[in-house]
Amino acid sequence: MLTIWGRLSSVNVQKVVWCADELGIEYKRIDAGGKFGLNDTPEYLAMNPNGLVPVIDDDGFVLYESNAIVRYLAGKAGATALWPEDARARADVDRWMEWQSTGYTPAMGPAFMQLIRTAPDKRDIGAIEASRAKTEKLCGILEAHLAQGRCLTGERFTIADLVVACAAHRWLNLPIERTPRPNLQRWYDECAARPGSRQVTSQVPLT
Ligand SMILES: N[C@@H](CCC(=O)N[C@@H](CS)C(=O)NCC(=O)O)C(=O)O
Repeated sequence: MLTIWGRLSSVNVQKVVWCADELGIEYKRIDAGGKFGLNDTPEYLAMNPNGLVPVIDDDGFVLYESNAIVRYLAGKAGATALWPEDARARADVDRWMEWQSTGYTPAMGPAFMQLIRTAPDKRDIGAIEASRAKTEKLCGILEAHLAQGRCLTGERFTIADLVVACAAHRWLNLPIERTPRPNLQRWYDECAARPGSRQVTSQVPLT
C-alpha cells in the first residue's frame, strides 16, 4: 500500500496526488506540513531529513522529492505513455520537469507567498512585482511552445504536463495581473479536465 505524506495545498504534494490518481493507484494520504505539522517529528525526519512534504512509503520504499516520486510511480506502473522509454522522448519529458522545479515554480513562489500566505498590510509589493515579471517571462516561453503542439512534449499528455500544470494551476488562480495566453490556457484547461487532476484543480481558492 502506498502512503503519501503531505497537505494538499502544497504544489509538490499536488503533483504526487495527481500522478497517483492519474495512474489509478490506491493510496492513503496523511496531512503533514504547514498547519498540520508532523514534518518536524523524529519519525518524519527519519523519512525526509529536510522536513519537507511530500514523502511516500511504498511497501517500505521511502522516497522524497516530488518529481522523483512522480517518475517512480509512473515507472513502477510501466506507464510508458506518461513517461516514455525512448531516451530522447524521456529526456524531453525530464527537461520540462526540471524546468518546472528549478524555474517555473520558484519564479512564482514569492508572488504566491505574498498574496496568499502574507497579511495584506505586511506584503512586499516589490517582491510580488519581481516574481510576476519572472513568471510572465516563463509563461511567454510556455505560450510559444504550446502554439506548436497539443502538449509539452508533443501530442500526448505526459508527467511533464502533469507537473507543469500543477504550477500553472497556481499561477492562473493567483489574484494578480496576467498577460492573456490562449495556448497556455487551452493546454491547462485540457490538463485540468483529466479526471486524475480533480484533487488539484479543486484547490481554489489557493491556500
Ligand atoms: N524539492 C522538494 C520541495 C518540497 C517543498 O518545498 N515542500 C514544501 C511545500 S510545497 C514544504 O514542505 N514546506 C514546509 C511545510 O509545508 O511545512 C520537492 O519537490 O518535493
